[in-house]
Amino acid sequence: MIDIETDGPADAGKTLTKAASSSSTTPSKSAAAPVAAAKSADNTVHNDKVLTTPAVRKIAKENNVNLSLVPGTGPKNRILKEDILNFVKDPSAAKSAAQSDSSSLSSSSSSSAVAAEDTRVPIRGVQRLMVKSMTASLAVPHLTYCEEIAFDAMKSLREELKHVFAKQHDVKLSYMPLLLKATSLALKQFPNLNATVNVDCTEMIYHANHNIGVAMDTPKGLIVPVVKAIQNKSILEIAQELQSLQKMANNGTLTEAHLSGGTFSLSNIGSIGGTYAVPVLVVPQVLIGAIGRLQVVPKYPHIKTSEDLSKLTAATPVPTTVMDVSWSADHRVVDGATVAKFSNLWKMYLEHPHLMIAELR
Ligand code: CO6
Repeated sequence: MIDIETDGPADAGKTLTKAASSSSTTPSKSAAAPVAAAKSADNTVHNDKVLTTPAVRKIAKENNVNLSLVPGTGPKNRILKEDILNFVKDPSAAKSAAQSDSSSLSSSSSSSAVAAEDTRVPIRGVQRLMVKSMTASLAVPHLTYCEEIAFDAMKSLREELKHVFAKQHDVKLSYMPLLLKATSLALKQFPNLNATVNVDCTEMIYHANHNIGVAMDTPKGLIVPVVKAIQNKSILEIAQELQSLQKMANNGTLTEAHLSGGTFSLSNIGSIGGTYAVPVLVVPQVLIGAIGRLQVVPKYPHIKTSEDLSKLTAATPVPTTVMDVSWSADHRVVDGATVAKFSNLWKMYLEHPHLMIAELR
């Protein structure tokens, strides 16, 4: 399902530089043709602002000269053979000569402005994959629904289990395995949300396995490995699998099999920061959740919204740990009420972990 493209031509990965004074090009242009240059009828090569001929380019290469640093004195600032030779003799003299020759250059051009350089990099590998998947996602009308979860009970449960997992199983227990298990339990009652939809949106598949993709921030970028068949796994097994996927993601050894087969996705951006985030679907899946950073806020747990606000003046706020979640759904096939009901159930499991434990196998 997830299609990783191979890298482009061998030279596509090279970092190209150009003078800061030149106007920037669009990312897509630089990604699509990082080293390609358009040739005009007079055999002049236009490589953005570097205007010259192949013969001069060859001389520059033989002398190890970066063309983008050479001021051109020909028509339209074209770089001539003499410009290269002057630059090789004395780079700073060549620059000032070119500046005085050119009436179009303003007197305010400073040497520091010329020295600064932009960097042009091709988009490939994991980033290229993100271009593909996010572009596909844009074609789907999304709805987003947000909720706040009181998280103190789950936080305490995790604190207790964390030590047991570490000591007895050498496994780090973060919040993620608990969130994944709660998701799977809620999905049991909402099979239409553990689903994928075909391209022309005429058919859905309700998947038997809860294969939940977990967004991971890796040295190479965003990757979404999949924890498979969560409905059959214990919290310990989920934690073990997550830990091993995280290791592989960080050392770049995940394979296509680890990245494919997802039926649902969860992104914990809160481990990095941010209170709220609007997630974008991993098509053809129909629901994704984004979790924000845990925070402690004052709450009035015993005051009902229907009660008289005057009661608030006498009430004492209680410090409460909360976690925000945002769900984005494919609005062609999922309505807001369904997402709200699913979210209520998920919230119930997380706010009352004993109800979750009651359903564990
Ligand atoms: N709040 C506060 N603290 C947190 C949270 C939240 N939500 N989640 C984790 N943590 C803590 C966690 O408890 C660890 O603390 P210690 O227990 O004290 O060690 C610490 O943060 C580090 O957790 P870790 O990252 O090791 O483990 P976790 O299982 O929670 O997360 C991961 C694993 C792979 C999800 C995570 O490492 C990661 O890569 N997160 C970023 C995912 C990402 O890039 N998402 C963005 C996708 S694009 O969603 C998107 C909508 C847009 C923004």
